[in-house]
This record gives sequence, structure tokens and C-alpha cells, in this order.
Amino acid sequence: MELKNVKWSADQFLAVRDGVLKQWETGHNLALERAVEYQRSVPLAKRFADALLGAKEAGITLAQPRAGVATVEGQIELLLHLQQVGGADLLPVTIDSYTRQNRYRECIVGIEESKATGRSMLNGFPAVNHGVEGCRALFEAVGLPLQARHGTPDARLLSEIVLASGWTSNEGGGISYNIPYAKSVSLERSLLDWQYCDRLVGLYEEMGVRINREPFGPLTGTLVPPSMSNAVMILEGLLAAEQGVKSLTLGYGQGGHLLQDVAAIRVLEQQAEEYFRDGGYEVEVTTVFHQWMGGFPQDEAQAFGVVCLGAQAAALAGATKVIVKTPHEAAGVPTKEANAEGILATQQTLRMLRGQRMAPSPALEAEMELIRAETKCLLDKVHELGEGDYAIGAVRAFQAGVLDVPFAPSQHNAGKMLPARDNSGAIRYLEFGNLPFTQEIKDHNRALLEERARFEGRPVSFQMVIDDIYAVSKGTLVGRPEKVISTSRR
Ligand code: 8ZB
Repeated sequence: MELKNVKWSADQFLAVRDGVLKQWETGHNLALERAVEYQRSVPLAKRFADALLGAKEAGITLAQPRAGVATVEGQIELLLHLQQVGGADLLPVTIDSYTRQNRYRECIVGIEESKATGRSMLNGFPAVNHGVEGCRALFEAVGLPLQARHGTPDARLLSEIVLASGWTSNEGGGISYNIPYAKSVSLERSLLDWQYCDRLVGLYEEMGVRINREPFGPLTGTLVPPSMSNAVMILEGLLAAEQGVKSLTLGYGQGGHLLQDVAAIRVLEQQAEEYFRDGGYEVEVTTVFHQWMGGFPQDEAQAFGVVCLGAQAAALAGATKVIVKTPHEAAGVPTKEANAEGILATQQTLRMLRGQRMAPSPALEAEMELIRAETKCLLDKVHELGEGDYAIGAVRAFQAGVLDVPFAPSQHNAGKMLPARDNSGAIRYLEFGNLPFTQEIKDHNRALLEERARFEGRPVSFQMVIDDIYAVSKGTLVGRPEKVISTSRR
């Protein structure tokens, strides 16, 4: 099939579906009608889209962890701990790396060894291997809405299985689950495969079942300028809406600069709603704020500082939900106890800030205006390159470096753009590569970096980028030269 941003007909979808279900034995005999019937029996309290809308209307921020282990029993124990001890509002099932690469055969050994040793030998839950039977058993054992969280360029079979199992949200997208996660998968391929996932949700919608979809906002999680991730979010939102998705949660990864983080989430929600309205799509838009996705401090007390700053930014921005980090982040996959601690620290912060928002100010307005203008430059050019088609435009934009994600492993990403922090810690563009910004926007970014250079007594250079990548793990936000840090301490 040729990629274009047009809703797949039911016949087109069903023609592809047979091959998808044959990819692994748990997909055989998966009847859509029975899957929809099971979804209809899911109680309101376990419906993701309803929980998000409720939070948005109440003006509160929900907390959700990440969590995944190899076995159904282990996953139930883990999620019940996060629900009961951690006080999570929403539950995840983080999928393992083999499943994300469709390597289901290699999951078998991992599952067996995990059963034999009593500890997880996979870094997540292999939902395709467990099939509808295992995934429903998990769903029925917990008391909160369940979402698949992964990083899968081709998530078609995975999506079929988890939606047939009563899970009511699915994370991912054709750009956000390819460029940061894969080296050589083409964008045409991943965009088509995510059109399938979105069209599947569209079919559930046609049969009266609301399924939430969440593009992955943080991308590479490392110094991503807000306008770049917001542009990708709006783009993936538009593509999903075309396939019939009605409940969309757009994401953003904490940059660490409080005012810029608040600005980014606020303008993301506003600007997305404008694009969806102009596109003629009726969708429920909510937002998700990801606590710091970059390198973490090893020290657990310091890690809690990062977690709580993220919770604060999410609350002050008015994000609908926050994805929580843990004190074990620098070490790897957290224990269930450490995971619960991250949620407890987050919930304490959220409750103390309940009812508070960052007040409008000229500085906040200016930051929002800059992000909005940059995002519009990017999306206008995607539209132009695609001759009015956002799917074709997305492919051409990455080819041309018009969309460019920093530090991405994909060979389909130009990697010519470089970000760095300005003197107050906000993320700016240092190298523009082929980004289609106006001269005014380029000059403004440059001036802010020159201000930092003067303060630090060194030129704007790649060394700033490197220093910024490691700064948070070493205890600061801006990566200053050693002599600047020691003088400013005195
Ligand atoms: C792109 C997302 C990376 C984040 C966490 C990592 C990191 C990955 C699991 C997990 C709990 C898992 N993560 N796999 N957290 N359980 N199985 O996702 O630590 O924060």
C-alpha cells in the first residue's frame, strides 16, 4: 500500500489484518467482534479516556508509572503494588525489547528462565507471547485503567492483542516509535504500520468503544527543543485522527527549565486543538508530562529532587497526567519498591500544588509565543513538502532535515540540528541544520546562546552541548565550565 494521509477503508484494513494475525500463534483466530464485545464489558473505572477527561475537567494531574516484567504472575504482583502501595492513578504495561522488535521466539526463553529463577529475565512484559488469555488475566486482576507502553515501530499484532484484552490505551506513533528507537526502519514503513494501529482504534470507535492513543512526546529524551517535539506530536495526532482516533494524549518530556516546561505543555494543548479543528477532526485532547528522560544522578536522594521538580512542572502546567521516574533510574529497571517510592514522592508534590498554576506573565507569554512560532514554521514546511499531505510530508521532512531529532539512532534522521541550553537553562537551537525557521527566530535563539557564552567566558560551541547532556546527572541543569561553577558558588 502507498503511504498517504487518508483513512483506510475497512476492506483495506482487513486485507492487511490476516497477515498481521499470522505473525505469531496467539494472533490466530483473533475475532474483532469478540474483542469489541469484551471491551464493552470494561467498567468505567478502568477506561483510560474517561479517567483522563475526568482529570482534565477537575483540573488535576494523574500519576502513572512505567513497569514491566516477564510473567503474568509477576506483572500482577508488580501492578498491584504500584496501585495499592504507590497510589498510582493509571497503570502501564511496559513491553520488553524483544517484543518491540517482533522477536517473539526469543521471548520464550526469557519467560521460561524467569519462571525458573523467580526473577524477570526480560526488561518488560511480552504481551504477544502471553496472548489474549494472559493479557486478560492481568487486566482482570488490577483495578485501574491499563495502557501498553513500548517503543515498537511495527506494533500491529501487539495492538490487536492488548486491545482485545481490555487495555484501553496504547502508546506510540510512526515517528515517535521509530526515529528514537530504530536504526534502519523506514518512515514510510512505520507510518503505514501505525496507520494500521490507529485504524484499529478507529474500528473500535465505530463500534462504540473509546480507546485512548498517546504519541511518545520525549523522542530521544535528550535536549529536545519543545517546538520539535510539539511539531511531531501535532503531526502524529493529525495522522491518528484521520484514521478515526478520538481520544489523544499528547506528550512532552521535561526539559528542566520550569517556565519553558510550563509554556511547552500549554502551547502544545492549544496549538494541537487549533490544528485538529482546522483539519475538521473532533478529538478529545489531553496532555502528558514525562519526568526527566535524560541522564539521572546515581544518588537516590538527588534523583528524588529531579522527580519532584518534574511533578511540580506537570502540576503548574496543568498537564492531565505525569509519567513518573524512580530513584533507581540511573541504575536500570527499578524494583517495585523503588517504583512505588517515585509515585509517592510525585503524588505528595501534586497534592500540595493542587489548585495552583503558574500565573500568566510576559515571560511565560513570550516563551509560549516562541514555541508556537517555531512549531508553525516546522508544520508549514511539512505541509508544503507533502503537497498538502502530512504523511508524505513527514517522510520528506525527515529526508530534508526539516524535522530533525537530536541524538536519534535512526539513519532516516538528518542529525544536523544541535540543541544547547541558554543562560537560564531553557533549551535552544545551537545548530539549525535544515530547519525552516525565519531569520528572526534563528537570531533570537543565537542571541540567547551568546548571552550564556559571555557569562561563561567561552564561545558557543559543541562543548556546551556535551556539558549540558551530563549536567543533570552531575547535579546541575546547565553544563557550566568548572571555573564558572566554583566562582558562582562563592
Ligand atoms: C523510553 C522510556 C525509558 C524509561 C523505564 C526506564 C526509563 C523501561 C521498564 C522501565 C520500569 C520496566 N523502563 N522498562 N521502568 N519497568 N520494565 O522507561 O527506566 O525510565
